[in-house]
Amino acid sequence: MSTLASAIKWIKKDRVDPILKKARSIALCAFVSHIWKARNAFIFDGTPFTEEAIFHKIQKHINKIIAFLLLDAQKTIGQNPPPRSSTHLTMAEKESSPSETSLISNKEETPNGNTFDFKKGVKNRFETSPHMKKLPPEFVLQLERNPLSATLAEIPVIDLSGLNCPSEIRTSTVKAISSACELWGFFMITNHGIKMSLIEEMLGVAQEFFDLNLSEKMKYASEDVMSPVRYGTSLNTSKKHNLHWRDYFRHYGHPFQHSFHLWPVNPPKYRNVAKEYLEEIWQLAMKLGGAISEGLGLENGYIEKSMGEGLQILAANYYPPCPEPDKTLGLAAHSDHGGLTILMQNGVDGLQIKHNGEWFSVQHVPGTFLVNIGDYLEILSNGKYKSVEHRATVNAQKTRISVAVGHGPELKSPIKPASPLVDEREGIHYRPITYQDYIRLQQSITTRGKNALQAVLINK
Ligand SMILES: O=C(O)CCC(=O)C(=O)O
Repeated sequence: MSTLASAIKWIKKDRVDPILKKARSIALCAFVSHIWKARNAFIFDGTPFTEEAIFHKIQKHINKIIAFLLLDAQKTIGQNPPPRSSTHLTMAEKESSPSETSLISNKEETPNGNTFDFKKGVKNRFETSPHMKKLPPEFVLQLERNPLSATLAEIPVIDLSGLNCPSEIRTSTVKAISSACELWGFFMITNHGIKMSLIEEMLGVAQEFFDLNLSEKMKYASEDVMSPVRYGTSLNTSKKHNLHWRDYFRHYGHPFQHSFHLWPVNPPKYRNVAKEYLEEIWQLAMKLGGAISEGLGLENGYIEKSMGEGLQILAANYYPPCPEPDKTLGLAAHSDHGGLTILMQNGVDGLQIKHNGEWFSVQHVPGTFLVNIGDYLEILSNGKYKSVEHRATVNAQKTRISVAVGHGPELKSPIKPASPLVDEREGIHYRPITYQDYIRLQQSITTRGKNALQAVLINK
């Protein structure tokens, strides 16, 4: 069948979803009119110029176009884009991350006919069926290989006290941060200045929050992914997706006046401990931001200024012991939408990062923080630094708790490459978008990975 005929057949296939249909038509028009350019590109990179290759390229770009149409629809109708069911998943979406994308809806009836309410979370499930031997089928993911077999990453460890030292040591610490950002997008920090007692208190109140009874926690449940306070389970999306073995609690931090009054009143110590912790983490993030600006050759304080008032988001994750942990994940592969994420955990490992296309496990040293680059910094650095895809595995013996704190610009800020980093010859690599739209875009794509970033990437 010719390329055109197969493309038309493909467009017609989705009669029920006008957005998808429109996206496919636009993709087809764009590719037909740019066919000559595409042909040159194929010749250039050595790929044979076959009809199949063109059709595949059309499908590959569909995610981008759909993402923009979703944003567009959202702006026009002033609400969340209409939900798409698993049958509306495009080929490109299915192909983009085959290991973790075959959707199982959040239906409340399991394949063996039992019903359960997944919204009660995995902690509740584990506690009500402590002798569970098999992983409920709703949680079984199509993983390419056993996630628990990944090798250990030898990630850079940086002594942050160097940033307070006289110029030579400071310069070498800045260089170490800059090269860790460039080579790994991920590093561990020691001597960061945050007291171990505060870290332990934060872990303690997070644990106490998850230990509350379900009805208390459900007061914070929300379908809105932008809600300033949100309790939930599996992934942070209101879209249907395969279930992951995690409960979570998220809320905004700095600037505190917008959300502090919404944080949990139980456990009673929660608000004060979390505020103190988040204030300290904010200072730490700004210190790292200063060093990163310097490493990028930007003027002093460039990153901090670009963030305006800024936005901090805390995500506390609870991964109870899991039967058959090799068949599922706690959290799917994703990159963070913010600039810098600072993560700590309760001494139980489970974080994995993707490096040079391979998954590596991260061994966390208690008292240190793990820092990773998110999409905002990838965009701001015009691609010099890359955000890191990461995911969480689970284990059969122990409960894992992690507390990740993300730092990004204020919601209305446009996110775009820093002009001093835009090379005249190459130009900008990412389309400008507001941070708020970017977050919504990311949460509307259930096939996470780095798909949201792909949608704003300008292919040269
Ligand atoms: O639990 C972890 O180690 C990862 C947490 C994370 O990536 C997140 O909360 O976005």
